[in-house]
Amino acid sequence: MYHPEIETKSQGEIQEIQLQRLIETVERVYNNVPFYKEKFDELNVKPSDIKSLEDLRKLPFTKKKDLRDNYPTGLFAVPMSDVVRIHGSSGTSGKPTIVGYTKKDIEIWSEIVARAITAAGGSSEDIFHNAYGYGLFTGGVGLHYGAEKLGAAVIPVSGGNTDRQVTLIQDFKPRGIAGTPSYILNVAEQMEKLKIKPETNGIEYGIFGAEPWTEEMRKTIEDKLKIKAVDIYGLSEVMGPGVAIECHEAQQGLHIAEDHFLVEIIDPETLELVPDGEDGELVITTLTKEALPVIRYRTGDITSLNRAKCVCGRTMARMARVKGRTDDMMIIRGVNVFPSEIERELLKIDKLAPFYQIHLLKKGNMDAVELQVEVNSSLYEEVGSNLQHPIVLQLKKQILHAIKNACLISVDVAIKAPMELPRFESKAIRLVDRRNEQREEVVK
Ligand code: DLL
Repeated sequence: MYHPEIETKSQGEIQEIQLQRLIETVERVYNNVPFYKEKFDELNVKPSDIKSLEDLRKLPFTKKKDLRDNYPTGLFAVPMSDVVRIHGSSGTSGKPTIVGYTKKDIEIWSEIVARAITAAGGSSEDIFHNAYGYGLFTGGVGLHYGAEKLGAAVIPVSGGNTDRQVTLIQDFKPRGIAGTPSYILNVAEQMEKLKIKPETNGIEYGIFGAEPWTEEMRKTIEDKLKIKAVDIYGLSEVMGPGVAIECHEAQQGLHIAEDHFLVEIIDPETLELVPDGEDGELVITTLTKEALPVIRYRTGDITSLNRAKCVCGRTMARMARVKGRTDDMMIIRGVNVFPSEIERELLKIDKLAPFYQIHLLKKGNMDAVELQVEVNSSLYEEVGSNLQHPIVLQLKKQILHAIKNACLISVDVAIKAPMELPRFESKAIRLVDRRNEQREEVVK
């Protein structure tokens, strides 16, 4: 479902549509959401002050906390009778963030995802294996409706039960597959164990996202499954998957559905706009959402914008692969590090399996990092399951040096046997903060 009449519009034409829709959205939230009316009034802005896209800067930001404070439906702009679907994001602390959709929201979301799957190389003829979790999480159902809208035959397998996933893939030979990159690696690992040749799966393309991943991870997945892998981005507060997608032609940055979302990149400290090409926090204003429109939503995701024309012909601006979330950034002895920067180094080391966790600890008063990594099965066999073997100790040194050189931090490395680290069915937990746990132990 390629819509060149929209996807190849000039930037000027897109901006005209954006302005029209921004004006409508601002009217809608001011009149229907007391939270926004209050915020606008505090800043002394009226909807009629919004006359150009630059006027967006006059508007207040929205944060995840605002959704939590108005739990469950306080920010909805329509009565519950117009809502046809609820989703939510799990959140680490207590209550989920709840989001709602009208019938029209669902139609638009499905259309955007159908467009995204097409950009990824999919077509109406495909069988589409959907391993994103179904439920409150937007991944499963979001991809499902989009693939159906496209006309593909969807296998709604959800996450988990990896044996069954492998059987279904072997039996149906889906052309497309979707899931979190970390879970798809579990599927690939299971195939390796069963000695299934990737070429026999029939999969040609994969649509992976919902968590940060790296170019190195892309290469690993593409090599293991012999497919083309593209990155899909989204978040429940704004819609779900499909806010942006990489095209299979370039695989270089994710085209934002700019006819539905207006994006800014800001410095998370000063809140000022940063120039195209520079890293900052992604801020999104929805332009067509009815049930839960959001104004200048601070995603916490670090990326940059590229407005150059793409080889695929699409003119929609591209965002760089998300480096990480502001809250996942570690500050180790004054050095800022994202888990993805560590992943990039670990995946270059071919004796390691592509599974890892980063544990944050306290050493005295200082924060310290322990990297937990797994050796791959061929190395494990080579050293006769002895993780104290000189080859393994050498590997440990190699990891320490690689991280020191690339990330400028010193870490401890805990080498694990194959399958010793946890596997996840949805988003992988990369960062484990054990600093408080240790403090409690000391107090005891
Ligand atoms: O993860 C929606 C989604 C489902 C996206 C399936 C892609 C595929 P939430 O659970 O609300 O929604 O989590 C949103 O996940 O703010 C990012 O921090 C992270 N995230 C999503 N996609 C990517 C990606 C879904 N491609 C949060 N790369 C976002 C890096 C991503 N991080």
